[in-house]
Amino acid sequence: MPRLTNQQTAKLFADIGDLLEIKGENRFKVLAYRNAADHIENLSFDLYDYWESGGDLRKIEGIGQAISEKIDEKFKTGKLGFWDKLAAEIPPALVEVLAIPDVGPKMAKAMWEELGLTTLAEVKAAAQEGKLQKLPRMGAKSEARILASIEAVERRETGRVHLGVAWPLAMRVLAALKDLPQVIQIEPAGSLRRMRETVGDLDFVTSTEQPQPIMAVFKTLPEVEEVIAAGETKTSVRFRNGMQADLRCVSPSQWGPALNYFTGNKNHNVKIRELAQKKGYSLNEYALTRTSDGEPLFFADEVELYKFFGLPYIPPYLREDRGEIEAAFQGKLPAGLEVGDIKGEVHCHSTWSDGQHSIEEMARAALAKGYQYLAITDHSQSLGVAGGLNADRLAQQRREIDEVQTRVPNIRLWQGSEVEVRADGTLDFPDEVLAQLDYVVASVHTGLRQDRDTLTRRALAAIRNPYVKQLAHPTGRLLPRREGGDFDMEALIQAAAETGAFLEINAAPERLDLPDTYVRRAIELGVKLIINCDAHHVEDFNNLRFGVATACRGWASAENVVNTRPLDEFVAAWKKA
Ligand code: DGT
Ligand code: CA
Ligand code: CA
Ligand code: ZN
Repeated sequence: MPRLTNQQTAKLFADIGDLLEIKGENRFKVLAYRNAADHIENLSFDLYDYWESGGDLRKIEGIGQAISEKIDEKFKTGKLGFWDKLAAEIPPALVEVLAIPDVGPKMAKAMWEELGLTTLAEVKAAAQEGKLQKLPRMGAKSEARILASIEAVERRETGRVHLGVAWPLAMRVLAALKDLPQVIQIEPAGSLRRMRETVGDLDFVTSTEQPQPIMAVFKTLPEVEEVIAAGETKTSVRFRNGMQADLRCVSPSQWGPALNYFTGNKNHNVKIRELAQKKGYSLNEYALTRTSDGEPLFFADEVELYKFFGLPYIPPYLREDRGEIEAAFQGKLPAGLEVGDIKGEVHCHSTWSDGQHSIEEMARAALAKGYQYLAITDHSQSLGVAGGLNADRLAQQRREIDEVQTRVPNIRLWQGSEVEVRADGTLDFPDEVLAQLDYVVASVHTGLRQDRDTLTRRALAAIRNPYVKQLAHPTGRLLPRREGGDFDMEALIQAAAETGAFLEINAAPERLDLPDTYVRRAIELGVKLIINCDAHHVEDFNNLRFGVATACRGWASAENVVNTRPLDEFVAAWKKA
């Protein structure tokens, strides 16, 4: 019999308590199960050990005759007849529904009996479709609250990290492995290779004739806390930061299909496999095989593989099953852009507000990146926590920027400001002050919990202000957990299209905001996008790759991103309608 941990045993009885409660059982019975669960969870010894060595379960606080018999049955047989009977009456998944704050047993029961909902996912979908509010004692407000609670639970349980965590870790692993003599090819695959904004686990694929020495190094990397699984060709580890990683070794002849398979995403893979089937082949993670005679075809790389299907190479960042295969067939894939296409940035901070470096240091760092222009956009006065500048300080800062410009002549410096959009929708500086600035970025940092109408009105006021050239990090989300504000994004994107205001793709890995899906919509409507690192430190300029990837994932090409333009053309693009 598999041994149960105290936690597993406790959960069993807690779940029984929940189901009995939904069923409408006597309160004391419900409490007895919960009480037993609490005690078991907090035991200072292992319950299974105690039972196995013949200990009397009834001597344990919270456990009486009835529950001790159930523990005995469960430990002995691995099953519990009482649970099976209960689970046949009431869907056990209702336990997760009951775990939503604001949902009591009566509500869970009503959701199940009247709407047929048994899982968190079903309840979420019903809430999104406005079905929950039709239940008795439920209204639009409680429905919205339940939806918010479910989303919070999901976020807590996502177990995902943003690229700022995943990327450097993956690069360290890669650096440790790529020069091993046994490694022929190695790539990070999975969501990291697609540059998805959050990553669940890391996946590496390597081609080699000798997996073992590579696995050995992988397992003993200093970052590794635990080896979860070690097979002939696959090893899984957990790093000290909690992230997991899989390393798969394939033979060089399998490289193309293997890298493609483990890059995903899953739905993209499914579509590619369907193409293979239509041609009379079967595709799996190792090979493309002719169905008629089992003859495998070899592909040196992914380019060859896509070519076999009559497709151009589809870059990993597009492989999300968002129409990329259809577009590829029609020759309509976006051209994408690269880090080197970006010619300057217009959103960064210095020690004048919450940045870590002087204006000169920022200017020199930008110049070292090959930039032609940089706007220093320290925070405005009302953002006290970030040391926002008032009009007097702005005037002083202007003098310093002018001085730095003479010392660093090879990059065009501008004085900008990241101006708060206040809770009432007005900007933090009057027009006279805004008029003196070279470049105005508007941001909604505070009050992100306001309702949709209020929030949207604030952002629209900023977009339409004649001095504002750019709306920064438009949704306000913070990865991996905090959702952005409840803006009407379609309205924002349309307003940007009408006025010519730039929408930012903030490259900070905890933002990547605009998110890729909105990037795509913005491009459809002809919005001018701009990618900025929002650097608070010279190192932050290295985040540009994340912003560029987000643009690419949103099907952008260089022409959609205004700061791919050289200085004069960029300035010409400033004009608003
Ligand atoms: P993650 O780790 O949640 O951020 O997302 P991925 O995309 O890295 O997913 P992961 O690590 O579960 O698997 C890596 C890749 O392997 C995935 O993108 C596609 C492929 N893959 C995994 N499971 C399946 C599957 O059941 N079917 C197919 N066709 N491909 C799969
Ligand atoms: Ca993964
Ligand atoms: Ca994986
Ligand atoms: Zn900023």
